[in-house]
Amino acid sequence: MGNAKSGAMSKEILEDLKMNTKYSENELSQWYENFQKQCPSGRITPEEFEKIYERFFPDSDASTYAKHVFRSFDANDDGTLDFKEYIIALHLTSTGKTERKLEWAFSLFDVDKNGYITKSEVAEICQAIFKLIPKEEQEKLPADENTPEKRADKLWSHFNKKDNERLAEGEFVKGILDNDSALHLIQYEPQK
Ligand SMILES: [Ca+2]
Ligand SMILES: [Ca+2]
Repeated sequence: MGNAKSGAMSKEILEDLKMNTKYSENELSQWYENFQKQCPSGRITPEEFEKIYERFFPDSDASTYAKHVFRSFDANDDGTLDFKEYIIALHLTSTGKTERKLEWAFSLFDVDKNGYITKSEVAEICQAIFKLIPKEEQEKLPADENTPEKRADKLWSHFNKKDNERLAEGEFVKGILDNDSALHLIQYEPQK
């Protein structure tokens, strides 16, 4: 693993992360220490990432969703997550502001990374999100949300787009910020 450094994290990365997240220097050093322990190579592979997700979703199939999340976090497209990508990811999904979070959700749905979401990309991610929902919860969903196809239709209609049109990031973010009735369709939070 060529430039994976052991020991302390570089000043450059530390400054960058302090600026781009709300974590303090102390917290970042702590995270870094843990990261190094759990991941001595300094890189998280897609397989390791899937295992982390499986632990969070023991009653459902998280592997497809984890693959998509991994893709959206792998900012430099090298097939692994380094410490910086990992921390930004953690920040976005746990404490990020709504608008940043929605920008991330957009990148999750933009499967081919071309800057637009199509209806088939929405269908693909809705499929992955649906698999996160445990069976007994799936059965209790409202009639217009109880299959991945219905959820994709409902989410797509939220943005008033024709089936062959596409959705830009700004339209996506504004569409949810202005009316969050579709927010639950772009994510799944496990019930405690
Ligand atoms: Ca990467
Ligand atoms: Ca796309």
